Amino acid sequence: MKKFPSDFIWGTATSSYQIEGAAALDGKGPSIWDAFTGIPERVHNGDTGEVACDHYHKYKEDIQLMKDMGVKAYRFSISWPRVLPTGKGKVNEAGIKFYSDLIDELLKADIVPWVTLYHWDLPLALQLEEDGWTGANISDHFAAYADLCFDRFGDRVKNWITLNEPWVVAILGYGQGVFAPGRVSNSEPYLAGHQLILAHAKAYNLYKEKYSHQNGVIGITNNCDWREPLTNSQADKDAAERALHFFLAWFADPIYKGDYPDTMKERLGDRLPTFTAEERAMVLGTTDFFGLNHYTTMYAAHDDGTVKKERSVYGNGGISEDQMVDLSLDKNWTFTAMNWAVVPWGCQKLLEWIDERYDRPDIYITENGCAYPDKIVDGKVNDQARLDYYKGYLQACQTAMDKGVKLKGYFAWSFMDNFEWASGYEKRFGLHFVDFETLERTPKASALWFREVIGENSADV
Ligand code: PNW
Repeated sequence: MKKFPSDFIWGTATSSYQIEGAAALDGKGPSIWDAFTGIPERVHNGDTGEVACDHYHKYKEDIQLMKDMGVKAYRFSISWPRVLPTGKGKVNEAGIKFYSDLIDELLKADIVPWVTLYHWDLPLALQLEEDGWTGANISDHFAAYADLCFDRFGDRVKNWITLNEPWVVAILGYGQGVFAPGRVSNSEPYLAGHQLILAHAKAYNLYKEKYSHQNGVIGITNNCDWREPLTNSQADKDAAERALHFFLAWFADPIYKGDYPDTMKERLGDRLPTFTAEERAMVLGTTDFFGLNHYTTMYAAHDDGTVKKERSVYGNGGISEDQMVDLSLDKNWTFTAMNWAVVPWGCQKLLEWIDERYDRPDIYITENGCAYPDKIVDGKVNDQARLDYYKGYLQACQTAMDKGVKLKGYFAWSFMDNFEWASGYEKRFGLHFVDFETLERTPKASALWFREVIGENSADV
């Protein structure tokens, strides 16, 4: 592979509910995922995050493995109900201590913490008492929680991400109901999306007003697949563009341009909330970098409503009837265990699309990776398919960078196999294999490969 700039940020990522376990330990309150996993049939095998990778107890071992890999940065999330068991009010000092110790241990290992405030484990109390992300007060509760985190950790944490993938929260949590809180609706996703944007903006502004002396950066992470026009027809080109608006511009346009894209306003009518002038001003410009999670690509074609919907809408890029877009796949592509297609050129095109639409922002890929049915044989995991995936996507990143895209860093998802939400433990995204009986960790071939790549691409090695 060609070289990356020596100041490129190499990292790996996880999230609290997916790895920590200790779901009811040391004063942690329940989250919506603790509740959701308790509902029959919602999660593959009835798996839960009760123990997960037991990172809560094994974090030192995990940081040593990260150090062995040579990563410069580690993206993890704070569990809101671990530090505020009911989402507001009384602080759980044992929860604060866990993250404080984790941060200290990372800094000792020369690994820079990148901290996500919300990676989907909403305090259950806020779901029940405030209607979760559709509630009118939720953005203020989020800002108060963010304030606590900046106050307690901001002396050492200089890289913050407010929300992980508001699209997933809104569409999978409130539209399709396949993720917590499991609600099904064709209007609630847009209400939830609106509150998520306000919550993000309030936390951003609070950080800038009250904690500027901490000299950190703060942004938001959105997820987006690439949408390639199925044919050269103008109708299909427009459909692909529209699909990207409903996927990414939904959340990025208010922040970079001050309002929702017209495509959404036209199609959704009064199901899409409107920002007041004051809110528009509050939201505009509230991100220091463009955080992107990217995994896959689909073809998009114009759908005038006559296309038969056979496919599952899971991962379909929004509520498809609203978009008038039909999504499809190329049978010749290769697919991961999630049935997500491996299409590196889609990553390049998406990076260029973001570069152009949002006026050349600094971009960090805060997640990219793949699941495969890994097996441990003689103490080794030969995950050649994952290695090929990473190689392809990193080369696509380089091509985009050669064309001027300001990609500044890359976080591989995920540091280790973990609780993959509705798919449970069966889908393995990790660079490290986890035996979920013994909780033993083993670096996969891809982790060893990353160690070489990072070594060859870092100034201080
Ligand atoms: C992301 N989709 O989730 C999350 O940030 C991670 O927690 C997760 O483990 C990872 O990607 C792999 O799934 C997504 O349907 C879940 O488009 C679903 C979708 C996208 C991202």
